[in-house]
Amino acid sequence: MAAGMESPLADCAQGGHFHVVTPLLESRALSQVAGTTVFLKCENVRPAGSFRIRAIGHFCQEAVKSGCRHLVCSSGGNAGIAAAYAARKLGIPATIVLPEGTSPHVVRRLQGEGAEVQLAGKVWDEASLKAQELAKRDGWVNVPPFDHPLIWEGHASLVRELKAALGTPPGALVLAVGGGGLLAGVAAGLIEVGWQHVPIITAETQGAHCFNAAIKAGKLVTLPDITSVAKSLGAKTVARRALECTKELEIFSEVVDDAQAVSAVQKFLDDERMLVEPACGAALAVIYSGLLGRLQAEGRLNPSLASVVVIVCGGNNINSQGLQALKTQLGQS
Ligand code: PLV
Repeated sequence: MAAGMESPLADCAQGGHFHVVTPLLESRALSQVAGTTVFLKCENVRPAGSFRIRAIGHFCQEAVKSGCRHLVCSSGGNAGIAAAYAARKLGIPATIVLPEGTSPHVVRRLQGEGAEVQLAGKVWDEASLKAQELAKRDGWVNVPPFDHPLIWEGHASLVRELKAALGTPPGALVLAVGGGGLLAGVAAGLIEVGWQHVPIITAETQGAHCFNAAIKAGKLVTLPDITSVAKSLGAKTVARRALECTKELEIFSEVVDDAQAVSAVQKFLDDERMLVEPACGAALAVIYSGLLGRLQAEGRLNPSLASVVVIVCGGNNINSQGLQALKTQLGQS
């Protein structure tokens, strides 16, 4: 690199920003399954291992500018790792609150980022209450993982990158929904770049399907429990903004079961040599389990799509041992 030029990572290391443009790769294997060109927006290769840092880095920088001295974040894993990473780069402490039962390797990863870890409640919603309580302390700021305009603004950068890389709009976008922050940000990005006509296919797992339940009910629904293995999709209630997006864009909400999500994780590992967590497997299952083809066959989606972009949201809630354990649990080994 020429003298005087800073790489994005060097800038990030100085607490400047957290932005890394992620690769957009054509997947031959997924294209063959889908019968159309499939591009992978590889959010798994960002710092902190998921799309999350796009928004959380942005939020934390703004918080520090406004006087925050301690970040607190409740998380299914990835938002917490992003907040801990941002806190370390910004030079302030972080406390991350996760549901009990979070994988020990996620806890270790957070501790490796220098964060204090607290385990509270069975699911994210309960961890979130604990985080809100902690954030009442002087100088502490709660980082909301999905339900905040700054978070959506941060995620919208993903669509600007897609526009720069593709030029012309894809035929459809596929993404996973937990609390709906990724969806709300991508929707904002599509509207911003004039691509609001691009249909979005959302994927959730059964047992973490609060967005699908809300669409069916026509109002926000709180699931009684999170029973899916895709813990980072495990918000019991989707953000109101995510539901509003269904009035502004064409959104097809799909629900896969855990077995389809985990089987997609395994296939993706074999096809593309990338290990992602079940939350991301849910989005990949839209292609691998033929849901895209079904939407086309039903005439709901154009049968000759120019291309499909799958947001490979990534995820830290997996390792080789964890994948094996999930397969055993779901009778796939
Ligand atoms: N995960 C959040 C919320 O968990 C978290 O704390 O990390 N894919 C991955 C890999 C994710 O980590 C998440 C969210 C999603 C998809 C869904 O994004 P959302 O919540 O913005 O719809 C409870």
